[in-house]
Amino acid sequence: MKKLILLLLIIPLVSFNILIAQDNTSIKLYTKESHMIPMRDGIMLYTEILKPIGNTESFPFLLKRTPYGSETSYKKGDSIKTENMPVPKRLAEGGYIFVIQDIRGRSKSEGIFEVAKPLYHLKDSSKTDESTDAYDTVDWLIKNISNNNGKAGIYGISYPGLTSLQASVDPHPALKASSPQASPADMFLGDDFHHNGAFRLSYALEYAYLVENIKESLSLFPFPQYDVFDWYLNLGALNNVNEKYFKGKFSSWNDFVDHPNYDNYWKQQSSLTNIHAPEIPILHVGGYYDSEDLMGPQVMYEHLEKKDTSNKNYMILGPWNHGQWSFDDGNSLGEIEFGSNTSEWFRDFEKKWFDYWLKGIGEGIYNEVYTFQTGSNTWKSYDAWPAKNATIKRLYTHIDNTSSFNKPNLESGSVSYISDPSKPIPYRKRPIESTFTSESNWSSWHVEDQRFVSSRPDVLNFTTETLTENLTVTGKIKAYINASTTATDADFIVKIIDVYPDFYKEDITMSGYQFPVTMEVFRGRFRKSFEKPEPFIPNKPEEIIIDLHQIDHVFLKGHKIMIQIQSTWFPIIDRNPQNYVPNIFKAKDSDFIRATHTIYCNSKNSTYIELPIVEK
Ligand code: PG9
Repeated sequence: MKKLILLLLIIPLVSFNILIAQDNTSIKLYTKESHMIPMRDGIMLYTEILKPIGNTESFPFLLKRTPYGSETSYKKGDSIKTENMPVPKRLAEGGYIFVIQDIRGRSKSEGIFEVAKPLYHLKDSSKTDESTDAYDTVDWLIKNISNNNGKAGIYGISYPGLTSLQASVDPHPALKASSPQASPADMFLGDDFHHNGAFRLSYALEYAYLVENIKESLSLFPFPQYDVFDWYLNLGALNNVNEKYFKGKFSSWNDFVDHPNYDNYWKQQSSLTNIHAPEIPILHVGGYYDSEDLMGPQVMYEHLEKKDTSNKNYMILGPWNHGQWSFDDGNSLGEIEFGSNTSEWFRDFEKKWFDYWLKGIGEGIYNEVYTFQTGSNTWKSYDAWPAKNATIKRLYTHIDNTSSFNKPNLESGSVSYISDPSKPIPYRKRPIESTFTSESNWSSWHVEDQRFVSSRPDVLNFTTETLTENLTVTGKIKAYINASTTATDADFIVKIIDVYPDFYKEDITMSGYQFPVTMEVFRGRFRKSFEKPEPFIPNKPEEIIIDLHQIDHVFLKGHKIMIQIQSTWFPIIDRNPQNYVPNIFKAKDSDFIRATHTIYCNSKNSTYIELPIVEK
């Protein structure tokens, strides 16, 4: 620990290895109790408590609040070995009182469930929400559970990440730290249900069914086939979902239909609207390849940082899918290797972080942000994020399908393609298994080799020369797309791809691999405003700015950088009819038309990517 702190103080920007915390406690056994905990409005929440056995010491609470079922298979009074605990093992070995709770309206808890419920109490103090329920839970725990040290922390991945973030607003005085991991921030702008206004069809449909079909358990949508690509295509226009399958029974789906634009429904549940400053220490955790909540941790860190006057806001970004830091060693994802146990690194850090805030172990000196730098495969730490020493450079597209840091000098020039909603581009290699089945490739499609689409006529590729030096890109990436369409609406998907050498000697099977280091979609109608969409005027070029998120990646010497642009990404994104209609959820099948989209690559109208480049 001391060594690490020294390193952080002396060298502000270094790669390093973290040391295991100096905590010699080793708890071997836990036991379980369960309680119905009363909330301020009388609703009771089912809660399991796992306590260390045979120890007279006091321990802090560590809470997880979930819609996915808190009940463990253990019986009351069972002795549970630490290695079998359904919680972070490192923390369990050190000794915590773990509290896992069903949130309101789910599983064994009473009340009504609302997906991504807003923080209602902020406007009306008589109302309850995940912040007030966390408060009431901590209050009850401190007063009723023996051997507690008077402190509590909260953590969780994804939905439990969101409940951790929300618990940090008007927190109970005993709540001392929160780690929202893969927590969504805004469901219209960039997390689970929409990205830049484009609807995440397959995910949203399957998620609504997963959590709203049966209160007591999770339900997989009963697809009649293994590869669901054709099922979604044959579904046709989105109004068929309620007509043929949901019959108006799923309130989250009905809300998608009723709120096609960024209106108050979305804003009132957005953490960007509700949460402005960290009231307790917060550790945001995110994965670059998270196919559910990639944006949330990045934008929440940035948002809270603006008002972080007492240094309570921290972030870790790693090469992970949705929650991978918690369940495997993080040595690789799909075909991409990271050269070390990145998830183990995180779990050591997580223990140290909670041990400091909840037990007072260690010195509690952390840097602002830790990232795993892909390409060089090293951990980095930053005292400010995005890194201050990066210079923004523009990587331009050219009409000959190249890209370079030189602005095009021709005054005209563009490249066109036909986008046909009846022949959409698969977002990942087929078969596309349903999202939540155990055999699904959902967990690794973000790093999939893009050669499976790059030769399609409706996909544009702009590739650099082979790099003669390493190129380090650290921070926020943005795409500036100058485009027109022959129709009145269009989606644009942009990918930044690391193209491996034609002969990659280190691993010959990776030769030519097209590794998408970041990618994103934008629904064109929202180019000027997410609140007030506007049709395109046919053939009139317009600029569309796309946030491509944050990375820390070294494009190695011998590799190339490719910018890829396309207009369908199915069925993760619903098909844009391309004929502008006010509400795509109510479009008719006849509204879906072929259109020619044009990308401008000239000196007047250029298309480029902004890359934050760190020189050696
Ligand atoms: N990504 C899921 C989710 C989080 C928050 C709201 C709705 C869905 C999850 O994995 O929990």
